[in-house]
Parts: sequence; C-alpha cells; structure tokens
Amino acid sequence: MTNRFQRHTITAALPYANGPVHIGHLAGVYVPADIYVRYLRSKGEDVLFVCGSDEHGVPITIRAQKEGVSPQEVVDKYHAIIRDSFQQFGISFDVYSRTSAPVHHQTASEFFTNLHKKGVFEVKESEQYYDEQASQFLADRYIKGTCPNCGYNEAYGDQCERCGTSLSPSDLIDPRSMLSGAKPVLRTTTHWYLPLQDFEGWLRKWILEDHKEWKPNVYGQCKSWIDQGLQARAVTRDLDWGVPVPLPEAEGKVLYVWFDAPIGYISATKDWAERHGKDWRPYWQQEDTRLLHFIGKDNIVFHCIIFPAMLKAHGAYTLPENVPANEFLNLEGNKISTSRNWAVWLHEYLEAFTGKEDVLRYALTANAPETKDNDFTWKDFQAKNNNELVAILGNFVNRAMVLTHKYYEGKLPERGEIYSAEKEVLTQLSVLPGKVADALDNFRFREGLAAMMELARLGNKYLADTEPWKLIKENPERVKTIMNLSLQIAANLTIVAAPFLPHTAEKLRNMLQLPLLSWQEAGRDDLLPAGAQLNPAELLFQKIEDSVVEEQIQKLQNTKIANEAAAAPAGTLATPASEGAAEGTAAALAQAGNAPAAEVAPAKPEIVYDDFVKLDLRVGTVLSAEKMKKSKKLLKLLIDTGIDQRTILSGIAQHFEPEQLVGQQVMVLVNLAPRPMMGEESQGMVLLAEDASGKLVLVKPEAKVNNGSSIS
Ligand code: B3M
Ligand code: ZN
Repeated sequence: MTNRFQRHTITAALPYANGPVHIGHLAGVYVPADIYVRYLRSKGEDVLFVCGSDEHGVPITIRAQKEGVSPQEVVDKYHAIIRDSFQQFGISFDVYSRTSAPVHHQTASEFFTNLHKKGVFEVKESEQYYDEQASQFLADRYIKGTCPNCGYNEAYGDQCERCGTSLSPSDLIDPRSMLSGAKPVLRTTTHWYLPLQDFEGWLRKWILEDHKEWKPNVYGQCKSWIDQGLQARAVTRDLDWGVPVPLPEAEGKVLYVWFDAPIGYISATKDWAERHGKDWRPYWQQEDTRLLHFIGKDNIVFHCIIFPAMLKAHGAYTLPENVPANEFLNLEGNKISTSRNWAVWLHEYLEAFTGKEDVLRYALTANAPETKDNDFTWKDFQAKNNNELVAILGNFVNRAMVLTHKYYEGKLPERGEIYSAEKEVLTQLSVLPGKVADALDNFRFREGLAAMMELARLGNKYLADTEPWKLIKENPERVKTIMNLSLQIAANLTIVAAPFLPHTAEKLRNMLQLPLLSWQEAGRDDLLPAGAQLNPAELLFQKIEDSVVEEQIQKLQNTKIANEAAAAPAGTLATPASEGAAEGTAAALAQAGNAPAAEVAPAKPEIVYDDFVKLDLRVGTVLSAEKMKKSKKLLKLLIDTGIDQRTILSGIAQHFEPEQLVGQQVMVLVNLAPRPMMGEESQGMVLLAEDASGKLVLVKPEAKVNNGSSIS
C-alpha cells in the first residue's frame, strides 16, 4: 500500500435481511474483511469498517407475504439475528446499520436526486406484467407458470427451480400472479435508467488499465462485462417496499434495491458519525481515503461497475481502490442453498459450538474460497480443530505455560546461553510476522494464516526437539532459556494470531498478562520481561469428538431427505418447509395455497432400498392441536409417537379444524431434523395425501395399532 492514503473505509457486503447468514457468507466476505481490518487497526491505521442489513428488494416482500407479516417485521427479525451472529463471531464492524433506517432513505434519495438533476438518467417506457386484481405491477419473482424447458408448473418468472433454467416472465406457459392467481397482463410503465454505456470508456481505463492489480477473478469478470458492451440498467421498480423515488411523477415506484444498497455503505458511515460525534465526509469524500469493498463473486458487477459509475456520475465521492471478492464456499460437495436449507447457519453453529467461534473462523480461513470455489466438510472442520488448533497451537501454548508454572511458579525465567536451536528460533521469530503481513497486504488470507501457524509450529517443534522436561535435572540453565524463548513466541502469537483468532488471542493475552500490542512489536524476542508473572494456564482449544461432527453430518442428511420429499411439485407430504426456509421453495409455496395442484404428481427418480430405510416412519396419535397466532397455515400438533410426545407444526390449518384431528392416528416421519418455525420448533412431519383439487387428507393405519409402530 502506498502512503498516499490517510485512512481506510472498508465495507463488507450488506446481507439481505430475509434470512439468517451462513458459513458461506462468513468465509467469503466477513471473516476476510475482519482479519484485514483487525490487521490494519493493529498497525495503528485509521480504519472504518462498515456494514449493515440490506432490507429492501422483492425476496423480503415475498417472505413477508408468505409469513403473513409486514416486510418491516421480516427485516426487524433477521436484522437482529444477523447482527448478533456477526457480533458473536467477533466481526468487528464499527457500525452495523440498516437500509430501512431514515438516514439511509434520505441519503439514497438525495443521491438519486443529484443524478437526476445532472440529467444522468434515461427515462424509458416498457411493457411489464401487471395484476389487474391486485392492481400492481409484478416483479419476476411474483409470477409463476409452467417451465417451457421441463414442464414444472411452479416455475418462477426469473428461474425454474426444478431444472435451473433462467427465465423471463414471458417464457412461462400459463403465467399467473402469485398475489391473486390472476393471469397477468402487459402494461406500459416508466422507469429511470443508468446509462452504463456512457461510462464504458471510462470504466475500461479505470479498471482494465489502472487497476491491473485487482484479483484475477475480479479483473476477469470486469473485463468480460466491459468487453460484452454495457447497457442502460433500470434503477427504479414498481414496488411498494423500498426507498420511494423522489419525483412527483414516480408515485408507487421505489429505487431498485441494487441502486440503494451500496449507498447503504455511505448511510452506515453517517449513522456511525452521528452516534460518535464524528464527521463522515473524510471517509467518503477525500482523495486520501482508501475505499475497499469485501464481497462475494456474485456481487462483482455491482461493486466494480455499477456503483463506481454512480459514484463517478455524482462526482463528490472517492472510488474503490480495490474489491477483493471471493469465490463461493460449498458445503459437503453441494452448493450452499438457502431455499433448500443446505447450509450451516451461524446462529445454529453458535448454539451447537458455543465458545468455538474461532474454530470456525480458522477452518473457514484455512479453506477460504480465495481463488476458486472451495468445499467445507465437517470432517475437515474436525481435523483442522484436532490436528492443528489443538495439536499445534493449543498444545504449544499449554506446554509452555504449564512447564513455566511447574518449574518457576509462573514467573518468566531469565534467558541464558544461546545454542543453535535458539538461533534458528530467533531468526524465524523475526521473519514470520513479516510473512503474515505480506500475505495480508495482498489479501491472501489462507497464506497469512499458514504463516501464523508456522510460528506456533516453530514453538511446538522447539519444545519437542529440546525436551525441557528431560533437561530440567541435568541442565536447568538451558531450560530457563527454552521457557523464556517459548513464551516470547507465545507473546508474539497474541499479536500475529489476533486478526484471525481474536477470542483466542485475548485469552492468551490474559494468560500472559499482556496488553493488546501493536503489529510493529511483532518479531521481537523480549515482549515479556524476565520475572513477569503469568496467570494460570487455560486450554485454548478442545478436541472435537467424532459423535459431534457426525450429528452435524446426519442433520445435513436429513435435510437432503426432506428436500427430496419436498421436490414433488404438488407434494404428498405436508412439509413445513414453507415457514422454515429463508426463501420459498416452489413446493413450499404450493403448500401455501398460491397455486392450483397438478393433476397427478410426476414420478420421482428411482431410489434404492437404503434410501427408504433411512426414513423412520411411525404411527402416532394427535394429543392436541391448536392454531398458531402468527400463521394462517400452520397448526401446532402435540403427538404421541410411542417414543415420546413431541410438537410438530404442519401447514394444514386451511384444511382441518384443530378439534377434527385430536385423537386421530397419523403417520409421522420422526427422524426429520427439527426446524425452527415462527418461534417454535417442529420435530418431525405428519404424512398427508393430496388429491388433484388440492384437498388434503390424513394418511392413517387401516386399524388402530400401538403408537410407535413402525411403518416399513
Ligand atoms: N444484499 C446481495 C448479497 O447479499 C446484497 C449485497 C448488497 S451489498 C451493497 O449477496
Ligand atoms: Zn424447468
């Protein structure tokens, strides 16, 4: 980095507040950004780290509609969940704001007005689908119909979730509105467009010539966009959730979410400044500010092309200096998917692995999808914990601490004569922090982490090679040197590990009674003075047993089974997915009664007997049934499964009165992973049959049998 910069404004992509965040988000964006920020702060740089929730856009309105609540309620709920998860993982934002905040509406509105007054926008008419019954234009996601490719009749206007084909609403056979079910009609509407083609020459020079240092994945994507030729993009939408377009002739229109969201970085900065009595302007409007955007690869065009074009058109703002985007993280060999619940959700991890926040930070950084997509597996997670964090870093620190307590009552001994082993250690100690720094300066976080671990390995090896526990009798002077030097390594780790493993570094500082030291101190061999008193040793990491990761693997297995069941278009199972998933699956929405059922569900692909026996199906009796306050669709059932009494939430409220069900025997899938829904947990699924008209009936044993009888 050149020193023409006085401060850094570092942004991390604003997560959509329509669901919780998962490990893919953490690995791709928030952990690398946080490592970088902590590293800069440790060097004493002026850094502002901003983020917040992206609270506009169609997915949020769809979710609200599905849950029967307002969009504001949806974003309030997820904003809090996301903010808390980040905080617990130690993602050290200076501010975590939100785009439904007044400061954002005002900032985005003013930004639009500024560009409008400059005559930047093109205003164009186009034809768009309209729901005459609901008196509303329909976003692509609000239109469903039959996929022209595979015949699936629950395909969305932008994509078929069955075969993955990208669609536009006019491709759908028999399109219907998800608001009213009516056939949508085409109507003329007016929108404001950002003429990206006018910025093409400038973008070509600014990125392709002046920013050749950008990561190859980022540079390559930009080049391909620019080479294909840029086109005007609509920055307004016909929708009633978002920042209203500040023009009298634009009644009923809002700013497109991708127009307002990046402005959210500026609003978040203002939010921070207001709370702390600071000036936000230098962080955005001075040439000596270095602006960096940490994002995932799907956001590259917005941050490298569209937002810079907006900033350039405005004129008062600084442009990003770099956009270190990452590729994607997969999970156990499959793409992470919110709608298929194929994810490790951070709030769930935090519950299952309390106190192990740094373990996930470590595993995700070691496997960060920096240059290509990468895979997260629970086995690898366990191995990284047990074989690296416990066996190397934890073991080294523990041995150094325990021996010092044992031999010297926890007081750091003086160093004596230096042998060749010590010489080597001293050389490495002076070199390794620089290796970490060099990697971090170039956004190579995996390499930085590996160099940090080299320092721990160095210490571990030094103790293993010199065996002070054997020398203590014959050469006690040498042991003093060994323990002193080992603890100097540990002291260095408080600095060098801190960006990666902040909770661990803090624990270590407490053990060593060290304050937070700056990066410039790293590499020194005298961070702890002789005679310094250490606190008692504490274990930094604990082994993770097989059973613990196997439980997580099983949970994913159950998700897979549930997904396969839910993939049936008109579903014969009353799946609770419609309330649990962060986006609606097609099947889930069919359950919600938005679409007519198919005549007969198409056959599913063949399975083997082993697939079938994974399902633990039992006969149970409904003990009680009640409506749920916040949901029109769900009934809360208490079921005696023979094994236990459990709560199952079933999306059948529109088909049964609760009292009809009490006392009935039903068939229950009992080993489906529990799912949280509307503040309750559903522990299984009740089987139902659905006929062509969409009517649901219970699947029951032909004669009364004991609860818990298994079905095979
Ligand atoms: N919310 C998309 C995403 O989470 C979007 C990022 C906005 S950054 C300004 O992938
Ligand atoms: Zn299809």
